[in-house]
Amino acid sequence: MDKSNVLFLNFLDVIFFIVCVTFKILVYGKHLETGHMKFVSLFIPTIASVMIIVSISLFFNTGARSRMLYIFNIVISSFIVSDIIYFRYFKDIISLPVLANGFQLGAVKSSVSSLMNIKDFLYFFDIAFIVPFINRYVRQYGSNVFPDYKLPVVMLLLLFGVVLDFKSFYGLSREQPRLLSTMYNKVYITRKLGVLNYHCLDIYNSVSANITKLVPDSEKKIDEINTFIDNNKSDGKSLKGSAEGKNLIMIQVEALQEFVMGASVNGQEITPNLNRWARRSEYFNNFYYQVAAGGTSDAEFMTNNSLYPASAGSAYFLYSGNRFHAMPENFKKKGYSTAAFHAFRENFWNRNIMYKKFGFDTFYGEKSYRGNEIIGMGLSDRSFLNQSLIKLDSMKSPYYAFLITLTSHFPYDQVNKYGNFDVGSLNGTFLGNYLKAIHYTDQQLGMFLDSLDERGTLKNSVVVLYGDHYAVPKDRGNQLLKFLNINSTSDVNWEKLQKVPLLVHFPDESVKGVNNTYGGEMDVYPTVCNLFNLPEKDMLGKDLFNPINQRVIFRNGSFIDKNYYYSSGDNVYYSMKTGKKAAENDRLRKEKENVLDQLGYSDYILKHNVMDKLKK
Ligand code: GP9
Ligand code: MN
Repeated sequence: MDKSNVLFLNFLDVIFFIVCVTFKILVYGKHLETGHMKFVSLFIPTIASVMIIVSISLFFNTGARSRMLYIFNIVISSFIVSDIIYFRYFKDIISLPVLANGFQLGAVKSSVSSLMNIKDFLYFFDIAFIVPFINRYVRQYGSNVFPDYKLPVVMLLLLFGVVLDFKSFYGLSREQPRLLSTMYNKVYITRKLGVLNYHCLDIYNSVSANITKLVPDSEKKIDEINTFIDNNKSDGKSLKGSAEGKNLIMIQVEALQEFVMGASVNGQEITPNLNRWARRSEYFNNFYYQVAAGGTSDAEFMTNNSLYPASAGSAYFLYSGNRFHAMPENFKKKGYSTAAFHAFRENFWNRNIMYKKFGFDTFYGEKSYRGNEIIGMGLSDRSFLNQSLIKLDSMKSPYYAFLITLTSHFPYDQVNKYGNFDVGSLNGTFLGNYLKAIHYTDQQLGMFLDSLDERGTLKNSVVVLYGDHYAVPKDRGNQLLKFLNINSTSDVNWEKLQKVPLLVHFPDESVKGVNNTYGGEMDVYPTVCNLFNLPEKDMLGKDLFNPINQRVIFRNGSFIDKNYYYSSGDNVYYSMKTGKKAAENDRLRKEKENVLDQLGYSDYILKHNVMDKLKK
C-alpha cells in the first residue's frame, strides 16, 4: 500500500473525527439553551472524551480504526439528534431508565415527527457524504500509528484523555456532591461534561443499579421483613378512621424549616399564616425531614410510600421500574380520585413516571398551568396555588390531592419578587433572603388555606402540610445559629434544627394542639392510613397518633429520639437533655443495629423489587 507523503493525510479519519465530533458536541451544547453556556468549560471534557475514543481506535490497523471511528460518529450523532428532539419537548436529556419506562407508560405524548427539524439531519451530513470518502482514502493511503512507538503513543493519548476527563468529573462532584449519582439535573451534567460523558455516566448508573436487582431474593429475608413489619404496628386506636371518606389535601412545601414557625424578625412574624393555621391544627413540633440525595423527591417518596430513600442516588430514578403500594393507589382502592400538582418540568426528578407508578390518576405539571408569573425556578407559588384551587374544585370527591410548592427554593435570591418584607439587619444576607422567600410562600399558603376554608372545602377535607427538607445548608449555619442565639456549634444542636413543621388540619378543627411526638416523613403514610382507614400493610414508618416509639431514623444510620441523638458519621451519642456526649450502652448498641436493619429492609425491598411479596 502506498503511503501518503503528508503525515496528516495518513490519519485523515482520526483528525476528521476529532474536529467534527468535538464540533458537533459543542454545537449541541448550545442547543441546550441554558443561558450562560460556556464553550471553554464544555470544550475540556468534550475533547477529553473524544481523545479516549481516538486513542483506543489507534490500537487497530487503519481499516478497523476508520470503521470504529465511523461507528462512534454514528452513535454519537444519533444520541445528539434524539437528545435534541427529546429536549424540544421535555427540556431534558434522555436517560436509560426514562427510556425503559417512559415510552411504555405513554409519557411521550407528542409525536416524534412533529418535534423533528430538518436541520437536525445536518448532524448526519458528514456521516453520509464525507466520512465514507475519507475512509476509502485512508484504507488506501493511510498508515497505522507509528509502528515502533504504537503502545507509548496510544497510552499517552489515553492518559491525556482520562486525566482531563477525570478532572472535569471531579470538579463537578465537588461543586455539586449529589449530582453525579442522582443525575437529578441531567441538563446541567450534559452542559458541564458534554453529551458523551453524560451518556456514559447514565449507562454506568443504570447498569450498576440493575445488576443488584438480578440477585435473586430470599424467602428468609422476606420473612424477616414481614416479622419486622408485624412488630412495627401499634395496637393503639386513637383517631382510627376519623377521616374516613373525607378528602386529603397534602401540601409539601419547598425548604420550609421548622425554626421559622412562631419566630419573628425585625419585630414581625416570619410565617404569620402558618402560625395561625398551626393553632387551628394538630401541630407536630418534633418532626424531622429524612431526605438523602434525592432532596424534594425523597420527601415525596417517603410520605407516599413509607420507604426510606436510596442509600446513594435517587429512588425516583433507580427504582422507577419497581412495584409500589403507594398512598394514591391505596386511596384509589377506596374509590378516591387522585392527583399530583407541581408546576415544574414534568420529568424533573422523573416525576411523570413515578406518579403513574404510585397510582396518581392525573399529574398537573408545568404544561397544565399558565406560566403567567415566574419567580426563580418556575411558576410562582401565588399563581400555582391560585390555579390549583380551580383544579381542586373540579376534582371528584372524595379525592387525594398532593401539591408541591416551588418558589422558596434555594438560593432565595429573587428578593425583589418576594414582596417587601423587611428583615432589618438581615437584609442582604443569605438567611435574610430565605426569610423573605419563606414569608412570601407563607402568604400564598395563607391565601390558599383561607380560600379552601371560605369555599367550605375544609369541612370535608383533612389538610396535611409539611416542609420537604432544610433551607439553610451547613456552610451557612453560622448565620442561623446567630439568629437563634445558639452559642454552641455542637452536632446535636445543629441536628435539633433539622426539623420541618407538620400540620394536620381536621374538619371542624375537631383535633388540634401541639403534639411533641418524635417523627418524620416516613411516618406520614401510616398516619394517613390510620385516619382514613386505609389498609396499612407494609410500611416501615409509624402512625404518629399511635406511636410505637419516639425515634427518627436518618438515611445515613444516625437517629434521634427524646433522649439521645446518635451521629453515625463519627459514631458518637449525645444526650438530648444536656447536649453532652454519652457513652454507648447495650440498649443503645442494640438500637443502633436495629436502625441499620430497618434501613437494610427498605433497601432490600427496593433493590429486589419485592413489594408484592410482602404481607398481604
Ligand atoms: C423542582 C423541585 C426542586 O421540581 O422539586 O427539587 P430540590 O432541588 O429541592 O430537590
Ligand atoms: Mn426541595
